[in-house]
Order: sequence, then structure tokens, then C-alpha cells
Amino acid sequence: MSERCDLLITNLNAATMDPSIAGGYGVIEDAAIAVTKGRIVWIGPRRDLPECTPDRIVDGEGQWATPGLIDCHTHLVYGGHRAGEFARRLGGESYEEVARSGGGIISTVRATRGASAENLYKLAEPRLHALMAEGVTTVEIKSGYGLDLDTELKQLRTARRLAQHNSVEIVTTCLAAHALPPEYDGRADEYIDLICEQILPAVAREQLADAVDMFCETIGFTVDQCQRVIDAAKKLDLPVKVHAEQLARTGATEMAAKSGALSVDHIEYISDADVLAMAESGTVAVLLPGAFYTLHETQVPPIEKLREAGVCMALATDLNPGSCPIASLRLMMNMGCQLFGLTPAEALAGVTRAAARALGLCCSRGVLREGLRADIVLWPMDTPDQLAYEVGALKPARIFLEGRDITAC
Ligand code: DI6
Ligand code: FE
Repeated sequence: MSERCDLLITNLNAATMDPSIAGGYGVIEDAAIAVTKGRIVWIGPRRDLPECTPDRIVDGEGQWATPGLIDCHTHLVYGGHRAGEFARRLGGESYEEVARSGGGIISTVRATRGASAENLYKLAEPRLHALMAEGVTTVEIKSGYGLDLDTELKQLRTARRLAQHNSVEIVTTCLAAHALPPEYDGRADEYIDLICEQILPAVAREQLADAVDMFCETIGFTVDQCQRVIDAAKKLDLPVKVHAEQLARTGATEMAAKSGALSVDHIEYISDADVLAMAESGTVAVLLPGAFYTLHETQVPPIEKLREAGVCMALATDLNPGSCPIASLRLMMNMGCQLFGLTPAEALAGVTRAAARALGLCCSRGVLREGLRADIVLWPMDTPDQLAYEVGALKPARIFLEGRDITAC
């Protein structure tokens, strides 16, 4: 480390989430972190800190530092709401029944097509701010409520605009293969043609998406249709993610692992063979307990088998109007433990290190380590277990985005 640095944070305990440091949290007690040009240039025990002259010193006041939290799966740009359906499901109707009756995703598509870009922005920003207030410094936002060229582009442009006007990193994903639009009723293969030949090329030309996703499910698209979307994405050098095995086993995870997908998301109904395929391909398991809870699902993903196979397990909100209208990543940490049996340390890894990997960003964030982005959150707590244990009152004391103090933003 050179003598000068921009920022020095001392007098703190660090939960680095660095797997090369023993223990679930990679703890460094009484630590110091030096930052230059938005990157961590030194982290370690304060007593070992080399001579340096920082432009700015922040006293951590004995608090805990973690990497900035990452929500690697949201659909937070959409028009309207689905409170009416919530009541119908409480009345006993299933998610599939509501969808087949013309509600579900298609009702949000109607509202999103009818909303102006300005209005979509205004509706999305408070959802984004709710996540940022919890210490989230990177958010993934999917399209998927347009299902036509113009509205898919409108959604992705809105997500890019949110990044320009908010102190948070946003990565975007094109999920045009989310549901079949009414105008293509009974013509799913032709809609897949539209996605592969028009929507994805247009999205790539305007660099509006960092990845491509698809809903491979009984009420979504088939494995063959999704394989075509994957092939088209690969031609455009876009990585892929798959909503897989949420409601039944379809073969989606097997297809995704074979295609080198970044992640498979939901995965309640995966088989033992799917677990091994993910372990082999390095595809990340993105667990979405909020959708599990909201849909009254009972099939828990095979956490113990994933753990034994060494599959990387991430956690995310899946923030969307239908299956998870919950803008809280911290609540997902709690649910990941309570509903799925994760440990508190696995829950924090799920929204830092593993989430970065699910977005193909593990070289830049998700761990407090030299060379990575200085996305750092300070928490007024006694132990990192508190992050999964309690929800609501425990808030970040300080938030740094690439070394910039954004606490007040
Ligand atoms: N699975 C889900 O749970 C969400 N999308 C998906 O592929 C639901 C989206 C919605 O209901 O609006
Ligand atoms: Fe989703």
C-alpha cells in the first residue's frame, strides 16, 4: 500500500465474508480498512496497519463492518399492484388459477404497458430506496412486464435511469421470456422468435441488459423454448440466468447448468441430479424465501444436499407485485434461516459473496478484500448473527459506496 490513501476506517470489527479467513464470517477483530480510488487497498488487524497518511479518517466506534449487501434478483420496475389477487389467494385460489384466469403476470403487463416511463420511475424509486436503507449497495433489476419490444426497452431504460440518479449500483436483466403475452396466445414459439430475433438484439444494441433470464415452468416456457433464448443470448455474449423448478421439476436446472448459467433461481423442486449438475457447472442457487412464503409453498429447496455438494447459495428478495411484494432483503435473511434452515452466516454470505457470484460480479464486490470495491456498511451491533436474527430496528450506521460516504443520500 502506498503511504497516502483517500480513506481510513479504524476501530471496527470486520465480517469480511472472505472464505480464505476461518469461520463463517471471515472475522477480523479490531480491524482497519484503507481505501484509495474506491478500492480497498489494505484490510487487516489495526495493529498491523502499515504507515499511511489518509486524507480522511472515520472512527468505526467499535461497530461491525460488512460488505455492502447485494439483492441479486428483483422485478422492482412495474406498473400497478396486485393487492386484489392477494385477497383472492387468501380466499383459497392458487397462484396458477389466478394466472390462468387472466390475472397474475399479465395483469401487471397491462398496467406496465399503460404506464409512462416517468410514472414507472416514480413507482420504482421508493422500492429501491427501501432496499438502499437496509445497506443494499448493488441491486439487480429485471424487465419482464412488457413482453413486447417497446415496453421491455422502457423497463430496462427506467432501471438504467434509476442508477444515474441514485447512489447504488444497478445491473439489469432482460426477462422478456417471463410469460406469454395475450397477443401471442397459442403461439408461444412465435413469441420466442420475437425475443430471439428482435427484443434481445435491440437490447444488446442499446446495452440495456447485463444478462438474460427466462421463466422455465409449467405456466411459463418449455425447456426447448428456453434453450432457444439461451442460444440467442450466447450469440450476443450475454450471460444467462433461469427461473427454474419453482412450481415443479421441468429439467430447467439441468439445461441451465449444461449452458453454464450464472444462476438458477427458486429451485424448490430440483432433483439430486440437478444438485450435482450445479456443483459441476458452478451455477449459483438463488433462494427466494419471500416467494415461497407468499405462495404458501411447502416444498423447501434441498439445502442440506446443496450444502454437501458445495453449491454456492445466494438469497434475494424477488421483489415483484405477485409472488413477493416485500422490499426487505434483511427479512429474506431471516426467512432463509427460519424457513429454509440456513445458518445466519450462510444468510449473510447469500446476500454478499454468493449474490455477487450470481451476477458474475465476484471479482469486484461481495467480500471485504484488497482490490475489491469499497462497498462497506457499518452496523451498530454486537455480533453479525443479528443481521439475520432481527428485522426493522437494526439499521446501518454508515454506508460507503466505492469509498464514498452515502449514509445521508
Ligand atoms: N416467478 C415468480 O415468482 C415471479 N416471476 C416468476 O417467474 C412472479 C411474478 C408475478 O407474479 O408478477
Ligand atoms: Fe423472480
